[in-house]
Amino acid sequence: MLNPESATPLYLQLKSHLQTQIEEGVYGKDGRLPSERELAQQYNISRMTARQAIQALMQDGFIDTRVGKGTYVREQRIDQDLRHLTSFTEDMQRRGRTADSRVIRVEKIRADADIAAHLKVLTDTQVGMLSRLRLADGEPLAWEICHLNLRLCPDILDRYDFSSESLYRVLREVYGQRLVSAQQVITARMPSREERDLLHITEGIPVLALHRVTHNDALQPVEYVQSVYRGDRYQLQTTLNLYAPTERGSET
Ligand code: 16G
Repeated sequence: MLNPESATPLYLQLKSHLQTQIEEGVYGKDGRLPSERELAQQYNISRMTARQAIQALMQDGFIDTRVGKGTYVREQRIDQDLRHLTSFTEDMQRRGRTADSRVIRVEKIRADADIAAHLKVLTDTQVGMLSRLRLADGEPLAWEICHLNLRLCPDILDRYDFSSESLYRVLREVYGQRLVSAQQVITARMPSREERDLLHITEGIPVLALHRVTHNDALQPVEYVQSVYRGDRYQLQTTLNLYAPTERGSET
């Protein structure tokens, strides 16, 4: 399996082989990797080479060592694809995980200037406010505070229980809102005490703060969401295409 004739050093060959196994789930969640000695025997290499491969995997965040216990696969982050407009429920279902929510607050409020500007309504207009902790298989992953334009979905908050219901499903299927695009801004920051407690994260772990305005097919803003995602459990992913300016130099 490892090729001593290759220009790629043996330890890097072993590292990429182990990495593939981790990604394929061979060692399971929190699974234990073979020890240096076991790897050396199994792949017929020196213990030094096995150690280098383990160190390289550690540097890339794939594994952790536990003192006196060996090397373990670190829980992999959730890859959030930035190109598609999806809901938390859909994202989790696609990953085979069960989504649910804890509703922290649900009420009608008067839009302040910031909310009004994002929802394109007048200041003081009544809007819906839904604050939810989002969980996957019982693990808290995000806290979302959503503001809804109630002209487009009147009574939505009175009629549905969003601890078990998907907001996007109700908006689409009950209120006929075709959610076609969203504008999202992402920043990294340290969480507040309250955010740390809700998300079960320890001090020193950053969060990803996402602000999203989602539009319907008439380009009306339906929701304005301020959410906080766990920085230790999420990574954002997108595809970049070659930047090809037109002859006049404007963006394509
Ligand atoms: C996602 C959305 C949020 C939306 C929610 C609906 C962000 C960054 N994205 O989490 O805007 O309100 O899904 O989820 O917060 P649901 O349909 O599962 O209730």
